Amino acid sequence: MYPYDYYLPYHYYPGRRDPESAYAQISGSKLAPYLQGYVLFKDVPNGAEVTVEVIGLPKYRPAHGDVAPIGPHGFHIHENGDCAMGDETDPFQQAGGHWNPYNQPHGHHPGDFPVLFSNDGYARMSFFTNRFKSKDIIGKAIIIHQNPDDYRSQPSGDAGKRIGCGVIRAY
Ligand SMILES: [Cu+2]
Repeated sequence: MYPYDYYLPYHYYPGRRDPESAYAQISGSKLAPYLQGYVLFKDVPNGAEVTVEVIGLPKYRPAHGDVAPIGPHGFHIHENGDCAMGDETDPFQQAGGHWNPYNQPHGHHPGDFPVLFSNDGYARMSFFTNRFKSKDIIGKAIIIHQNPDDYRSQPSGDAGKRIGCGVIRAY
């Protein structure tokens, strides 16, 4: 591995081979201060295997009236690899909107993932996607949301505030 991977995006190094895996360290916003974990992307034939493991998800709260439930949690790739907290009441806005390179509706963005199910704060899952390879997502961000994704509302599934963020790096 090139020793400066963590200081500059990989494409700054001409002639470097494309990475075959990628990794994001997740940390929580003020809305989920104990949230931490990782997402690992591993290229496999025809796509990538995505594995996520986090602890510290907030306690489940059922929907009431027009207020969305807390959990299961919307889980996506967003455009910008910037996890600055910003406004603590509406964190991680620097990560931008959903990564949407093919101008698709929400529900069919390459980084629209299954929701994360919390088990008393712990979640783990793995799934296959054919929508990208690791090299395509370096420098973007993983976002975990407070509320579920409805896979229908535009542009981001009405998944509410951002409770976790991680920059995706070559690995
Ligand atoms: Cu999102």
